[in-house]
Amino acid sequence: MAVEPLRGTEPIENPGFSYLPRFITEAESEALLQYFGSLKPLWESRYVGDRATREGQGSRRLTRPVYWLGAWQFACLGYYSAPNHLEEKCLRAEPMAPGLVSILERLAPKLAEHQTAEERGQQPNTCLINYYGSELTRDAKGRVQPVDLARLKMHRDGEPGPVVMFSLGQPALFEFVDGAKPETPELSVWLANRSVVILSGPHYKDSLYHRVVRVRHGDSPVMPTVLDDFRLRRISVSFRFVPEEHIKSLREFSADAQAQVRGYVAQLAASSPHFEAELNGTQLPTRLP
Ligand SMILES: O=C(O)CCC(=O)C(=O)O
Repeated sequence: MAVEPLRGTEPIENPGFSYLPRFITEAESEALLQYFGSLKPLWESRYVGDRATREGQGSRRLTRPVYWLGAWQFACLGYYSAPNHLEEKCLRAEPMAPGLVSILERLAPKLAEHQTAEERGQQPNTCLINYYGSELTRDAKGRVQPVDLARLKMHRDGEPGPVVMFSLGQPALFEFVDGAKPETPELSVWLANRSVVILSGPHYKDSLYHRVVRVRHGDSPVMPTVLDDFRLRRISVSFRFVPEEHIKSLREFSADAQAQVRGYVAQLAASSPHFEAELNGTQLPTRLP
């Protein structure tokens, strides 16, 4: 039987799932929205170039623009997933912004409750910033037609240890489902503006899948404009831990992996000195010294 979604106004504590409403302060939210608005997220595709043709997949764009800090996991290379998918998944990215680090520091005691003794030393060192909203397409008469793309299909996160997430903007319907019966969520909750989620352990993290079914419409808080033709109404940030030895520079990737992500790195380089350096680090010298 389908469960009624929880309203997301009260804390929730289950073994392996914590929900903390109003954890992010108004002041933090304001500063973070400004920061997230200054980034240029990417519309990534799961398959690029030759691989799209080879696998007959077309390009299959993600349902939302994304930005990663710490390490970038490109959808076209497949995501990091222990124990089998560890290499050539994580490209070194810009460091985590101080505003994000201080939120993680405040969350440390709660995070420790979710960590096994072995995981205690593993602090989240990367994060995925998801931008949810509507694409602004135009009809034949040039009138704007928003297409609502604000959702994320069911998946599990493959990095070791707990995942910490927070939400800014309009509430999102977040669900945990058993992959064999996704039509009846086990837990369903509206994630409110400024709330935090932590998921961990064999049930919520490793066995169930999670997804974002939809995002409400509304105009408070005011969200920044991040891309042309995109109306943003929610941002989520999910922090993960990736062992340092699996985070590599572009020049350490194989030629095939470099070829797949080079176009994205070039897009990022246009507004990021970090990715500009990554790109330059792989260039062959044009002249012998
Ligand atoms: O947007 C959300 O709240 C969920 C994000 C998520 O599932 C993820 O980043 O893996």
